[in-house]
Amino acid sequence: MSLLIKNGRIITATDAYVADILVEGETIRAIGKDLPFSADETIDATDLLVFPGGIDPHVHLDMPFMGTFSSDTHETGTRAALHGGTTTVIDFVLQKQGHSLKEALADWNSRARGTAVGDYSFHMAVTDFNENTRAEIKEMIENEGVTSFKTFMAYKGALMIDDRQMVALMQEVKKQGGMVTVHATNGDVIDYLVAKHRAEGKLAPLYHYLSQPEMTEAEASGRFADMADYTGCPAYIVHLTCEGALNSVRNATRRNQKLFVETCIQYLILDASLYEDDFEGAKWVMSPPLREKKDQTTLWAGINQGLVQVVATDHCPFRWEQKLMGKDDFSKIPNGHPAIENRMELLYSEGVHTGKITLNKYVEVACTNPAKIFGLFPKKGTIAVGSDADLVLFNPTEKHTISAKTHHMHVDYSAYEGWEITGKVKTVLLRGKVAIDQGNCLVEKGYGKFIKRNKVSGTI
Ligand code: DUC
Ligand code: ZN
Ligand code: ZN
Ligand code: ZN
Repeated sequence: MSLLIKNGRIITATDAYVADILVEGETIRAIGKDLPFSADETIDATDLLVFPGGIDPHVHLDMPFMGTFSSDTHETGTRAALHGGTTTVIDFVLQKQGHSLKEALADWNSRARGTAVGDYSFHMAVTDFNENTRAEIKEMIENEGVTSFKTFMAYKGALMIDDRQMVALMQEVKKQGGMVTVHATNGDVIDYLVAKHRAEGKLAPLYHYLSQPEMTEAEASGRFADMADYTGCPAYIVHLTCEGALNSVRNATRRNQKLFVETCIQYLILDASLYEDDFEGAKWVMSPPLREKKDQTTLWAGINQGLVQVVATDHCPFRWEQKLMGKDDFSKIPNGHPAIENRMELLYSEGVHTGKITLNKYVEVACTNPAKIFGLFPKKGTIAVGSDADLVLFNPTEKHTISAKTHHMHVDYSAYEGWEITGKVKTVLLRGKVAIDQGNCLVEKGYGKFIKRNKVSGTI
């Protein structure tokens, strides 16, 4: 099967030019002006932008959390991702404390294999690092293609590891050629503030926000950076939200440390005023919480300064009935919001269309850097001869409105209801197949492939 995409404006992290793309099977075979080939199928991409398939390296699909499961399965989540121009996601496997990494991986495999619609890979969340876990790190990297290890500095008793385990894990992961990533907030301080607010009868969603002040993230980000510097382990901070935390990273760069930083689309465009409205604010109860306008400015600047390399989502959807578990107590509201489908269009509309970032930067943070940082490049994350034909044909001028009525995520509200967007995903190719066309999904459950990732060096 061959396919010719004619006359699109190809955007990579470095280039922008009009050309044709020849796809054979799953792969890009040729790129050039007026390619002299015929193909089984031709798509006219005149006036459209052509992006590499988006890569969202931070999603939680079908994840057991806070007494329930995130509401998108690997099927519904990856299908929604495709609708929004994201062709590959990296999902989090959670080790159960007291159990092995292998068991956790088998559990996630049993749910994702044969059900995912889009391509996916796994991070391993290490929640209990001991001598048994240590022996499994090499196995994960060498045999399973799982080369990044997530840690939590919060959620004590369920997910959190202490600094002893953190340093020991970093030493082992560095030795084996992997990367340590982190949810960097000070769990003990947050637990204290949560308990204090509850004891005072302060139970509304607003107090979720007030229990995680900027300091908790700035402190943990700095502590993590110090441990990564000491061990020399490739390191990545997930969902960084605020000025204080970015200043901790800025500090680390003064000793020439390489440290990757991800923010998420919500922290760039939403702010904490959403928590002021009674229980409605539960839609945006996530950790870390939304911050202030000044933090949005910091994050956009951080992207342009090269301090923030990735824009992900931390997609962790819960339906309204699940959010209601915390109706009388903010600490019982499942943390997370739905965004897997909206990231590419929101970042284009709010970032490129408004002039905050360039088209090249857009592709860099949404596609190329996630692929490079996590060992998927150049198979994924760019438009080049030999790369997977994961492509997004995008109309940069079409306007539309986000709504739960039309989205494909398994959640009955939208965190962006009524947002007017400029720029729309028209056609999406995944490994050479038209997966999405004009809003229709043309690939089946099970088309998504597990992608083993390469070792990482901590350099891009
Ligand atoms: N934060 C969330 O909001 N959801 C899932 C896990 C996390 O750290
Ligand atoms: Zn076990
Ligand atoms: Zn997190
Ligand atoms: Zn997360």
